Amino acid sequence: MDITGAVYQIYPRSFADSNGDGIGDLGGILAHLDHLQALGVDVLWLSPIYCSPQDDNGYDISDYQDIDPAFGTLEQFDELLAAVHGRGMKLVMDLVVNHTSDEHPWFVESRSSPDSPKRDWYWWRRPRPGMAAGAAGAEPTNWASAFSGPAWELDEASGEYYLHLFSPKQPDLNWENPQVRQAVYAMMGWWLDRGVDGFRMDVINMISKDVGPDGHLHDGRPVEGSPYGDGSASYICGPRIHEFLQEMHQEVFAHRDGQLLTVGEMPGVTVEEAVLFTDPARAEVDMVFQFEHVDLDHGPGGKFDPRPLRLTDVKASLGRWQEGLEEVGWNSLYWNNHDQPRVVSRFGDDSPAHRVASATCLATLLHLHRGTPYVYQGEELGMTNAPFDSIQDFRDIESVNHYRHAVAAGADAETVLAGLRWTGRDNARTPVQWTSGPNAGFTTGTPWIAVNPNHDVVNAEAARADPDSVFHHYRRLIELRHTEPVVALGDFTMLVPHHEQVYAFTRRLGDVELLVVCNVSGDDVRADLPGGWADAELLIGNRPDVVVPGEEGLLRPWEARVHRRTCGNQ
Ligand code: TEU
Ligand code: CA
Repeated sequence: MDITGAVYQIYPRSFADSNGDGIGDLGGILAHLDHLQALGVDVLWLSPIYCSPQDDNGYDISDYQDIDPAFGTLEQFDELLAAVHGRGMKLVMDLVVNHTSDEHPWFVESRSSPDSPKRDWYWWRRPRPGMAAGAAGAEPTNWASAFSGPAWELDEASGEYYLHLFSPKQPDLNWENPQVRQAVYAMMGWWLDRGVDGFRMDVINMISKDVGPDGHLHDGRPVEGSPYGDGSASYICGPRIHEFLQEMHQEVFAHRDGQLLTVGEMPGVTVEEAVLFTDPARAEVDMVFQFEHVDLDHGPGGKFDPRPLRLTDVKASLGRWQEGLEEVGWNSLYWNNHDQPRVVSRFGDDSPAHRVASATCLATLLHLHRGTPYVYQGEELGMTNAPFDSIQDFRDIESVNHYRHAVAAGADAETVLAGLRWTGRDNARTPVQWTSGPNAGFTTGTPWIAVNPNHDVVNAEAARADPDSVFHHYRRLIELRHTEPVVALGDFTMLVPHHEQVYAFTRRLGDVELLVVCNVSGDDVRADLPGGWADAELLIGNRPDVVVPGEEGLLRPWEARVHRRTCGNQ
């Protein structure tokens, strides 16, 4: 894997619509490859485009080897892949194999009868001993689903329950069954034979469940105020996870040359586990998506109970991951994806006065860390969270279910809505803002989710025309990564760890050293940084490089600066 590149994530449903049905598609991506090439990204990651009932916007797949008609056709996909390769970029697919859709033929067959040869392709269990099927608490274990409610669904016909860690239309595959694993490996090989350059693997650290030899699954830790428990101890980084990933690597990737990229999405993964997963000698995955820094503002009530974030907590978390994977392993670097709210609204300041400065400050901070940076569509434009007025404005199953369950349990609707506005995934899923025109140039039809009204100011057309825009700052950061090896490979040293406003660190490779200083606040601040940088070259900054006499070393609101020096044998 080429670790010096930058990856751009596309959420096809919200990227660009080419046929006016209000839903983004492959034609829309094809039409905007110039934008991606101008940004300078090396790899495109497509969120799922496979056939799907779209219960979870494609993360519920009913046919892994065909394109959902809403997005296009296999022929169009081949055309897109050729065009991406023609422009020197790579294309990575989303691999969703912890679960399938309940409309996938495998599950339809499995559900057809307890004697089905595919029954054991999924997790079927009888009701809790002594309980009647369908009775409250009769689920085989007390596990909660990530989308509210129980993680078990009763199949009336057989009187048995099937496991779904996400929605009931996303039944979990039973990876204990070698037939399941071989079927998945064959499907992955089919896409690699078609020319794709790797996979982003959805909740891949959940595929191994802690199941007893007698098939017993343990109840989870009870959760206060919920009828369901936290079963994560039974499926986060389960007992056979490394065995499965090593087998997958052996069966799917080991015999293939070419620079293939594999990144595993791993909720709850620790630094120690990530070293094992990403150690090249263990041949599992190239890198993982860890969640620590994007869970820091989750309050005691969970993700929809936001709490203020302290910069020192962010530094402590990202610093530990830098240090933990310095010798062995490799980090992914991200603020945004299709499951997280927009970073400029969350950790920055999306007011007109500070949106550009805070977006470029946060970008500089992240992209100068050691690891592979991921840019989520619209992040390069400084797109913000959206003004969701009522629950009707939301589309995401996680948010809609949470609202329904919380209000039914007596929570105040406005309080629940406030939580969804802050952390809801739909903030990441509003259409990309290409122009200030109707529907931001996303569609000539009616968009499946409302366009953010600030597209009159925040849009690609305006950003491309403005050299000081968020777009050109991302372009320069990615260019720097391509031209300065220290950016991709240099050692990382955190500075001023206790400063609540300044995030600063150095990078060093051979005799080249960088000093990165970011004022992650709306105030003028001063930070006592190490000496010897006064006459160092300014490589990149997000504010005009003018030093007011007597204000040397003063950082203006959201200012970010990267200095470079060569230091002989210092
Ligand atoms: O996300 C897994 C995941 O961790 C999030 O869903 C998370 O649980 C949720 O946002 C609560 O914070 C992956 C995909 O990225 C997501 O879009 C899918 O919904 C999910 O898996 C199921 O496939
Ligand atoms: Ca369309």
